Amino acid sequence: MKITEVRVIVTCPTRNYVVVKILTDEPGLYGVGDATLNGRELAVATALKEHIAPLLIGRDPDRIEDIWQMLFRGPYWRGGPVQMTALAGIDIALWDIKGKRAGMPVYSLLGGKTRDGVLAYTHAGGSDFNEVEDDVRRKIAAGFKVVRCQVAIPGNAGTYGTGGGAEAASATWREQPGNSHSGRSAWGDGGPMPMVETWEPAPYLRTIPRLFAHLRDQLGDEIELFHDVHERLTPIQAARLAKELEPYHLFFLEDCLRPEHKESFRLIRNHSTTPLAMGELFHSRWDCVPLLTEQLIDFIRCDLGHIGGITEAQKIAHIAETFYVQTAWHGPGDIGPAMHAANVHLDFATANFGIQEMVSFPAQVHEVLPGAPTFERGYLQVSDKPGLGTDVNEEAAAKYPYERAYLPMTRRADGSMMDW
Ligand code: KDG
Ligand code: MG
Repeated sequence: MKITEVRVIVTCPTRNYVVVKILTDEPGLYGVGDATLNGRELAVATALKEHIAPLLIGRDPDRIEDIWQMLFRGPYWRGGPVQMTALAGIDIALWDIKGKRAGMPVYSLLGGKTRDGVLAYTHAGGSDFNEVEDDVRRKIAAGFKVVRCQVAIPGNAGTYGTGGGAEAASATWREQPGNSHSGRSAWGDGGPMPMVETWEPAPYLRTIPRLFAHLRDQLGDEIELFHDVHERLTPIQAARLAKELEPYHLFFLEDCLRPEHKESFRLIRNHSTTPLAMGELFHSRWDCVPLLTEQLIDFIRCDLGHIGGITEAQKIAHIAETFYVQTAWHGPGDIGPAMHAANVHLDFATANFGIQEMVSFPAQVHEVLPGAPTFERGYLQVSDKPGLGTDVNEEAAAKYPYERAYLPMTRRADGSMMDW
């Protein structure tokens, strides 16, 4: 069997997705992967079309590990978000082909089910504590047992992630002439540029423990709650937050340090028993290793789409298992249904699985990219069709051409640049 074509489809059914379709010389046998890198979609699409696809034509799609090694180690300039996302898109499509060819769902090929359902979490958000509480109540009513909670911070304009699950699934910060946030175009970020948020650590650090005090007071102890810091704190700020959140027993505190500061997790550990999760900005197994071997985190949450796909994530899961760290793979709205399906297939086959982030896709995404995992009573399921169970409707994809879109950027109150 040989690869005959690598088709790269960029489509925007409410937000941009990069889809990889690998065709073979076996009639009707193809695989579908996702290679979406939010805000840098065309860089990945170009890498795939111009540099990677020509290398794959004529190769045996069964040889996933060898193709992975060739794309990672072969070009000399290894790694980074663009190349690892491209590699992930290829990897996922190849696993889809392998499953279809074997007549088995991918979770079977990865070792078989270790559980009956995949515990899932969603997002709740609001502009004040009561709004967050109401949103958490809605998520509980919808069946969720674990909810991520974000709240707008007084004085911090436009706190990303406070809009709950719907926002996470569908929001894009579209380029619009004159688009600016809170009059910040004076900083050169107006015009056809991303929105700009304002963020200061002091009000943030005061507000988050009060949010969880409110939520525990109103909602009790049974519902599992947690918070995503989005990599913005210094080590000592993160240690303070983790310590002050201890009484509210978070499921975990997510991504509290920048990805460069792995050794600083020791400081947080020395100050607190709040469980820690980290990893959505990692691009390699070697980013994860020090956090796992020293047990500096409790959950590893790489993005399969940015770390090289199922092949790499299963290796990371196995290293993590050795050190009693659980998986919590990234599952936002800005990766496509094929990547969400890959998450859930791997979750099923992973003994040290912890939890899976999920979103509900809008109808246009289901039309173009059918087969996303389904949610029921707190747990995710995937189809037991051969392969990953997802597909791409190319005619429907063509109805939604690419639209340039950016994530928001963040500046301090004095106008200086802050991490996203
Ligand atoms: O593109 C950025 C998103 O993937 C990120 O904001 C989502 O932090 C995120 C999460 O945990 O889902
Ligand atoms: Mg996150």
